[in-house]
Amino acid sequence: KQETLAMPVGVTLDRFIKRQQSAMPFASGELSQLLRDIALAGKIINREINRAGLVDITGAFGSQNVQGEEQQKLDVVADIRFLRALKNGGEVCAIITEESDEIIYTDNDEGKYVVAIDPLDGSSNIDVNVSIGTIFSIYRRTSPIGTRATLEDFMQGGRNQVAAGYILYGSSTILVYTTGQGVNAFTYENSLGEFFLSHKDIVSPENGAIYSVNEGNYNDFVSGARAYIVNCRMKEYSGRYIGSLVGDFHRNLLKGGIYLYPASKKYPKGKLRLLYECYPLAFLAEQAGATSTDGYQNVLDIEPNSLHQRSPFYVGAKEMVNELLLHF
Ligand code: AHM
Ligand code: MG
Repeated sequence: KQETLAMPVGVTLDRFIKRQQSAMPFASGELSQLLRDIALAGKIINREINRAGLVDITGAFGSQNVQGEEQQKLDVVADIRFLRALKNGGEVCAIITEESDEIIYTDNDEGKYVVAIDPLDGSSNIDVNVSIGTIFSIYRRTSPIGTRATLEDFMQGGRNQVAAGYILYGSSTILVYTTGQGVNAFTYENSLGEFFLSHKDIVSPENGAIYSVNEGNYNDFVSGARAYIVNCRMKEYSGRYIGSLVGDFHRNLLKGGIYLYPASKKYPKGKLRLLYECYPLAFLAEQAGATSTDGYQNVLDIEPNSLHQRSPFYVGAKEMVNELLLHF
């Protein structure tokens, strides 16, 4: 059984990161600092999200900003917050986000890392108080330090990620990440303003009985996905679909299940973005003993060719993914 919140409330994310870093003799601490920057931005977004329902009545509390400006949409706010945190941190030389077409340069050409991020995924759920998430993926740059980052820095492929993770803003806020040494999760304690280790060395079940897919699009899906969905129905698996990738992924990671976003008539290449949605979750899945595919190959092995490229995405328990592949 997985260790849950009963873990000693004492190991903060900061301390955990420091311990992990001191176990690696040559680590300079920059990746650790970068992870802390992301956690800090996550705390700020968490605060904004918790207030989101008050946006229409903030005037009544006198909390409108001084210019009386309208609140910006949360996905834009999240984008700004993460960019600011990553720029100020100094470890990152360039960023791509779901919110902008081009590479964003941080003006820290000395930074060793590049980051691909979806600052607020599942944004259609914001207005209705349903879980949303942040997804991130980190690479060590291949271009020389001190020069401007290049497209190639982002085109290294899923296997070269040095760290990846997500923050799920749900009934609790939880940060889950890997640096390639297993997956750990940290639950946010609001009153203390700290993330505490809550799920140590997550091991995802080998098999499961939950399938997560937008079944309304069934008729448009590629035949392999359709055949597998019929198989899930016949086995009377539970259908669970939030429509927030991070939430659906997190549930299945802990409980055992499969998430499917197949290629369809509307999205012939799939809907989800390879660099900041599929790769990071594929890395986490693999580190926790689960796996992923696009129907033909492991998602981590897909060759990247553009910043915002899409991919079909199937991720979850090994046995479920293997069974899915029998239908392709
Ligand atoms: P977004 O990046 O525009 O928010 O879209 C990604 C989201 C995922 O969170 C979710 O799994 C999926 O899109 C839902 O798509 P659909 O509404 O087609 O089922
Ligand atoms: Mg997204």
